Amino acid sequence: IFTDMLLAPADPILGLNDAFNADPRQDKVNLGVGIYKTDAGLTPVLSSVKKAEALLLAEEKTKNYLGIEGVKAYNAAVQALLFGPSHKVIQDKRVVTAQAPGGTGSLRIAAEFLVRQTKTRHVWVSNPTWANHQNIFETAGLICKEYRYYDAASHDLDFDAMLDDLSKANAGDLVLLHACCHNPSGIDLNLSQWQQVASLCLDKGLVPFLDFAYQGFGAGIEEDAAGLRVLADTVPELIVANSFSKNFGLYNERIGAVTLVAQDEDTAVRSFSQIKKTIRATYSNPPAHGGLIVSTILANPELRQEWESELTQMRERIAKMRLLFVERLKQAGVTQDFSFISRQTGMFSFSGLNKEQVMRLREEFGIYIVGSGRISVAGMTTNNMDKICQAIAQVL
Ligand code: PLP
Ligand code: TYF
Repeated sequence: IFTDMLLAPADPILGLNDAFNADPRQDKVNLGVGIYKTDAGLTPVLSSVKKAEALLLAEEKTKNYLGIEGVKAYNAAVQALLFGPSHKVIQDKRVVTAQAPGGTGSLRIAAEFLVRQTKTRHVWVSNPTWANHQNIFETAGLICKEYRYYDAASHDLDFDAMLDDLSKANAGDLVLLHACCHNPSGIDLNLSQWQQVASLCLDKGLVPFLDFAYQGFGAGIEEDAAGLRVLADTVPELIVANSFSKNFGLYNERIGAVTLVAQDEDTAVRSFSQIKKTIRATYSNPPAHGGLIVSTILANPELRQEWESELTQMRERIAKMRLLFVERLKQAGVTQDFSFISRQTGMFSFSGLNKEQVMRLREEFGIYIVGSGRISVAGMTTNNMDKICQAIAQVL
C-alpha cells in the first residue's frame, strides 16, 4: 500500500528551519520561523513559567485524564483574557471554551466542528495569510476564498479592497481575521476599521473566525484584544482559535483554545457538546501541562505580574529592533524607504524582498528568511543587525 507514495512538500516555514540547521556556517542567521529570541539570541523558558512549573511539580497528585474540554480554570482564564473578565458574552453565558493543542490544534478542531456540524463551507482568508491556514482548513474540508489585504506598493493595508471582497461573501461564510500582529504582513486594522468589518459581518450575516496567536505582542494584552471585543459587541456569533505558544513561550507544550460565542446560552451549550464530540474523535482530551502552567500563572497575582512584565520586555525588544533595522539599513547605504517596517507590529515584517533576493541572502550570506520576503524581526539582535543590513544592501 505504500509503494506508490508521493513525497510531500516541506512546510514553507518549518522546512526552512531544517535547511538552516543543516547549514554549517558559524555566522548564519535564522529570521525564518516565528520564535522569540533575546538579544543574546536565545529562547529561554520564561521565569514566570519556571516558577509555575515548580509549583505544579510540588503539588501534582495525579496524572488522571482531564475532561474532554481540558482544565476548567484554564478555559475560564482564556475567556477573561480574550474578552475582559466582565464582558457581556461571559455574563450571558453565550461563550464556551475548550483547551486544545496550540493554535494549530485549535484551528483544526474549530474547522472540523464547522464542517461537520454547520452548513458553512467557505472561509475567507486574507491575501497573504499564514502559510498553514489553507492547509488546515482544506484538510478539514472547508473551501478557502481570498480577500485582498496587503498593498505591496504602499506597504500598507488595502482596506477598501478588503471590504470590497468581503462584500461578495454570502451569509454564513466564515471570515478568518488575525486578531493582532497579522502574520506575515505585520499590518493590523485600526479600531475604526474593526468597527466597519464588524458592521459588514452583522449586515451580511458573516461569521468572524479569529486567529489570536500574538496577544500582547502588538500594543499590549488588552489593546491587542480590542478588535475581537468590537466584534463580540456587534455580531451574534463568532469563533476564536488562540495560542499561548508565543506570549508564554510555550511552543512545544502545544497550548491553545477554541472559543465559540453563540447567540444565546442554550445554543452555546449545544454547540459545546459538538465541539467536545469533535475533540473526542481527534485526541479524546488534551495534555495537561501547558493548560496548568497558564492557569496557574493567570490565577496568581505575583506570577501574573511577572508574566506581563516578561511579555512587555519581549514586545519592547522587538519594537527596538524594528527601529534599529531601519536605521542600520540607511547606514549600510540603502536609499529605498524602509520606514514602513517601524510601523508594522508583531514578530514579522514583510520586507518587500523578492524570491531571488531571498535566495541570495540564504546562499551568499547564510541569512534565512521566508520566500515571501517575511522577516522574523524577533530573531534580530544588536549583534546580528549589521550583518543583516549589509547583506540586504548588497542584494537590493
Ligand atoms: N496562527 C498564526 C497566525 C501563527 O502565526 C501561528 C504560529 O505559530 C499559529 C496560528 C500556530 O500556533 P501554534 O504554534 O500554537 O500552533
Ligand atoms: O509563522 C511562523 O513562523 C510561526 C511558526 O507550520 C510556525 O507561526 C510556522 C509554520 C508552522 C507552524 C508554526
